[in-house]
Amino acid sequence: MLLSIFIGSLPLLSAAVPQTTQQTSTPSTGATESYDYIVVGTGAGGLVVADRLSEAGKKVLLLERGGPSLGSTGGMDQPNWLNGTSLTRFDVPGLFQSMFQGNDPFWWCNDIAVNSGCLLGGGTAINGGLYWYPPDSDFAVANGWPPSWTSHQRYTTKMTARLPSTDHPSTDGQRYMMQVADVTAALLETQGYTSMTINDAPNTKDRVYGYSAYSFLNGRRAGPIGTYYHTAVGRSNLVYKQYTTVLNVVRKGADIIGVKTNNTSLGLDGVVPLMPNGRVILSAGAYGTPRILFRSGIGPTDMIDIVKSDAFAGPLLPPREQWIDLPVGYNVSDNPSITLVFTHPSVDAYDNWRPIWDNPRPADAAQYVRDQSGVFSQPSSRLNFWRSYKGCDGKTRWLQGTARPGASSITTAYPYNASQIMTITTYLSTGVTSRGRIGIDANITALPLIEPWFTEPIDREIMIQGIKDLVGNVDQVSGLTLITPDNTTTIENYVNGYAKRRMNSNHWVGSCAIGPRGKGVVDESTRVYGTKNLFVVDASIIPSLPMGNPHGTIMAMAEQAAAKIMALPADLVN
Ligand code: 6FA
Repeated sequence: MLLSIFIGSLPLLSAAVPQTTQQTSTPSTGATESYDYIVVGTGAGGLVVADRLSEAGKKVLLLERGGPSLGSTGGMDQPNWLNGTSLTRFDVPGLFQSMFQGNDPFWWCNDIAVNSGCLLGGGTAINGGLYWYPPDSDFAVANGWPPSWTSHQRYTTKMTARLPSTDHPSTDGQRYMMQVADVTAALLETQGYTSMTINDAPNTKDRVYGYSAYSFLNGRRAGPIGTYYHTAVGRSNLVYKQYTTVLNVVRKGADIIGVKTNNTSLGLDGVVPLMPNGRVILSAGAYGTPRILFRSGIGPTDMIDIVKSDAFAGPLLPPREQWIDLPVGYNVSDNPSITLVFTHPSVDAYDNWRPIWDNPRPADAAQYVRDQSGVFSQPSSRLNFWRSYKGCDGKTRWLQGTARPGASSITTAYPYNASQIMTITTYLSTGVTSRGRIGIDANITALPLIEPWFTEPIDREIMIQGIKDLVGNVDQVSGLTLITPDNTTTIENYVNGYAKRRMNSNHWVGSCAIGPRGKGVVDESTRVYGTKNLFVVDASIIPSLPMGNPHGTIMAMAEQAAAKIMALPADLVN
């Protein structure tokens, strides 16, 4: 019997997700304010940089195309069982899997063809919250960073001071449903792994495992929204406007003089001007930032030509002789990920988190509402591990694993007990040499043009080796059974037959990579080549994959970028 079951799968989005995000178009007041800095986007990069700029006394406009997320920011999306509280889908870690459920997923960008958060916090409002302090390799020259970036620790420490990680987010200090962690640890112990608190020693990543660590505070999602955002909007010199989409930057050659938005309350035709010597910082994410650049006449000609053909966006482009040819959208990477499904009699699959929105287990829901403790204080992940592999090309690549109860996709010839399933997702991280390209289509939807997974055969070989090692001695753990793949499928065939788009980890980096002139899109101060005062601070400038799930590395990067940008002379020239 061949069973193929898809449970609450995590699909790639088509561009057809219903749009409920309010698009403001209010009449112009005529009172146009100008700013020292306009920051576009409130994700892991934008919130950190906006907070640090406003802390330094700069007059900042922070723009976000979506609406609120956490209850503390005005968010109101909650299931019935949270009525009477200020907690939302985005606050409650245990509701993470509900991001992939629901009929009206307003939190996803409707014009980006992969999962991408379009609300306050961007990806950090809807992600799994896994939060890793960056190891030195995340900012190493070997990973594409300029030498001036390698001393990252000062900035990483600034981040961890604002937002320490936790591997026991429940407010009572207890860990819940840890059978998956115990079983996975037993498997890894047979392979020489050692146990540690991962963020205590970020550079130690070879054959180590530890409890999953999160950017949560007090049993709730926090990340940069629960920290940097609140201090930023508390300052009178920062103005925050939500439901405001930036269409393009307004250029006079190399000089950026403002941004064009859909919000006409901010200025004539929605244009917001910069003050003299002002700067724009794009933090619209690995897909959002390239699109704004294309619409501003910056990037490869084939992408700008698509904009040129658009009836609305085309006339907003600068004249062709002012287009700036840069490799925007190239050099993209994302962790290739492959899931393995197991069963173990000790595991509680928690119904693969399906009933959590409408019909949660009453005791768990009540406990969380009472004091933000218990099962709902944590998303599905329970344990993480890393191991390094030296490839035949002499390069070292790291394999990361994440273990959780439940499974999204099971293909097996074995009979199995669905209440005992668990998943280990294996990702290839630092050292991946495969690259793809992202761009836009005729609707100006952002999408992968070349998928970045396993474009280099060596990445696939290392993944196969890593999975073989991981499952090689499953039979040494009493009761543990690998059901996907089963014994009718070799690991080679499983990996080789794995649908490319299922490998998406949503960890996109590199589309506006930092690098030398002629190779990178931004210079070592994060300024876009060929412009006087346009900067990028988000995942897109990261030249190659970090060691772990990336939002910690992006926030530490933004701390350093803010310092570098503010250290530049006031009157920049191109
Ligand atoms: N990263 C982690 O570290 N740990 C995780 O557990 C994790 N899980 C996930 C995950 O489960 C999913 C489903 C996704 C989609 C991502 C995950 N990530 C995880 C990745 C992580 O969230 C991202 O790498 C990170 O948030 C990227 O930060 P950036 O600052 O580069 O960009 P964002 O996408 O977060 O934010 C961009 C913002 O700009 C959004 O708020 C967007 O609405 C806004 N924006 C875009 N275009 C705009 C425009 N034209 N005008 C105004 N605003 C715009």
